[in-house]
Amino acid sequence: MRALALSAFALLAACTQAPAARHVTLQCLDAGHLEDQAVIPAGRVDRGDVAFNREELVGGSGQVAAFSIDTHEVTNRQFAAFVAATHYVTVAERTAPDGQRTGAAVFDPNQHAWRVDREADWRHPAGANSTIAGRDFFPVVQIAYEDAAAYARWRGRRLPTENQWERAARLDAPAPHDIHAEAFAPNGVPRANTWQGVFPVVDRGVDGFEGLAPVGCFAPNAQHLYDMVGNVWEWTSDWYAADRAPASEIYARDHDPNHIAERVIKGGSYLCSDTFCSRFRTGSRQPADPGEGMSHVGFRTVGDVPRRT
Ligand SMILES: [Ca+2]
Repeated sequence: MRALALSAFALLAACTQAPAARHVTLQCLDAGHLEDQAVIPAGRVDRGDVAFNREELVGGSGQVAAFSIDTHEVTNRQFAAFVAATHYVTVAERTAPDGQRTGAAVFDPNQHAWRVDREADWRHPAGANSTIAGRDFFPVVQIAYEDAAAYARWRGRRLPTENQWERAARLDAPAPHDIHAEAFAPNGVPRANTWQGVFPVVDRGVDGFEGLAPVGCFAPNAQHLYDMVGNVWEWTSDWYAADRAPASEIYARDHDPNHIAERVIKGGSYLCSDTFCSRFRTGSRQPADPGEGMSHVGFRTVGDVPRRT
């Protein structure tokens, strides 16, 4: 597992005096909708926006066949059912090559920093003293890529490609040029769980949540999908390292002998703020170590739909 470090923070956001909200909501979707899926019709996807990051377009766009996709991020309750049925042991719970428990990466809001916590796993997302009790409807986190893929296989499904994910987010519409358009209404009211304030110092929780939110607390998109922006980043099956973007830093990464092949994650998370990350856009992407669970990465699954004859 790689050491985690937050690079220099651009502490540029202006703070206001809005009171901080506390998340007391434990459920937003009715439990009867936990297995809901939406059918995304075949068609074109117009991925990313070069105006933000040149590499957003790499390897993408074109036609996508019809598929189904979970309407929300996989929840703790759903993942618990998978573990109960299969006795699956996640990567975080296994023994690492150094003989210690693998653990996972935890963002500690009190320390304002990431740490690798050997006791963290999906049942203890912030370490030994944390729990998911009462959080059945929160997205499962501390899930490495192979854990997510195993869950998807158990359901007869798989993880989305990056093109599928973006088509589900916007059909054939291009990514908005306004960086805030998908996370905030035109009047500035949040419509996704992101971070309001100066990251990582203060999250004012104007959107109603400091930290994770239960799935489905914000209005769905036109495809009836919840939380495609914010809350947790979502695994896709695309390799990030396979890309050959012209950006010099990516060239350097691909030629670093210590570089770990990474998967693309999409959608941004509750840690994305104006001052750090700011990838609360469906066109954005980020690399993630597939062997590492993180407290801001979850997933949803996709599957085939019957072809019309
Ligand atoms: Ca928030």
